Amino acid sequence: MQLTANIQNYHFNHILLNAAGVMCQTTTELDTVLTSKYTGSVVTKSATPAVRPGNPSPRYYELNHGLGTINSMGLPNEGFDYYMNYVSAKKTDKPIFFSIAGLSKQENIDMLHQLQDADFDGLIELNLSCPNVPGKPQTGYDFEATEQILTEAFAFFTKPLGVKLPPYFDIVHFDDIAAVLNKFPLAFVNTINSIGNGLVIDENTDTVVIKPKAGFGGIGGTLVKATALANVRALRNRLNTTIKIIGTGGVTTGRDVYDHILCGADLVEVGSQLAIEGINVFERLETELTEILTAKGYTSLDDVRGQLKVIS
Ligand code: RRO
Repeated sequence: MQLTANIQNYHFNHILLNAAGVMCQTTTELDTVLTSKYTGSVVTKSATPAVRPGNPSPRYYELNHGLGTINSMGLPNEGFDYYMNYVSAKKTDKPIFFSIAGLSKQENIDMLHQLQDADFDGLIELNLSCPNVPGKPQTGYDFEATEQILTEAFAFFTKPLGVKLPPYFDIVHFDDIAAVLNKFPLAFVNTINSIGNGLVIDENTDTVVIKPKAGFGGIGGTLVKATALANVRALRNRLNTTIKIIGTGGVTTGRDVYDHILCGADLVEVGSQLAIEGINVFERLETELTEILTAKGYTSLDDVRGQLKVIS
């Protein structure tokens, strides 16, 4: 079974990897994902220029009945240099994604300058959609600010760059963000980040389940699948074909991976379910996906990618 994908001249022998933020903060975690036989890559925890402890705990919670997760981690990370040291020293055949999430446009531009000048030969993901830093809105919801940072970035940046987007909920917003993104030679877009600022309540105590922002946090897992698929599909239908799509959100079964591919995803990332189930999730998902493809008589994901049918 051919379960591969390409982004520009980067080849992925498997289509699954972690979603940024899950199992990717430390070198041990990064190695766990990278060395799995069932991953095509790893993405690093979004880096800021300096180390950040993140928000106070509790800041992550798993909902009952497998519905998903809520988090307000607040961008805890080991700092840009830590991840740069990791990717520079790493000997691997798998292309690596280096994720950055500066707290200002200038921080992002400064980190992109360092990546441009560094020995790193993987892909770069600019996270424009962290919902959890108090007082900092998600740049991906500000179309002018998104265009501005990409304009400044592509004035000097020549490495393969993609953006991590927040979920959009209105057709006009799909149109507007696609029109902005199509102005730039992006390698990929990754959709979606968690659905920002959800609220989960503990039934026993009538209390919110996480401490930061009075309980408001990013929702992931089963609850977000329909929104994730809509974003993959809507952007695949609007973006230049040179811009590849990483589908993220709501992946707990091989069927969920298959659905992302049907909507047009090239790679598929696993966030909440990786946090819940651990590294063996990748073997299970790939096995389940292969069973579905085999049952349908397909030998390659190319038979499926973007082939979602509509009712005429
Ligand atoms: O660290 C976080 O709180 C976080 C980030 Br940077 C992100 O992009 N998405 C998310 O759900 N949490």
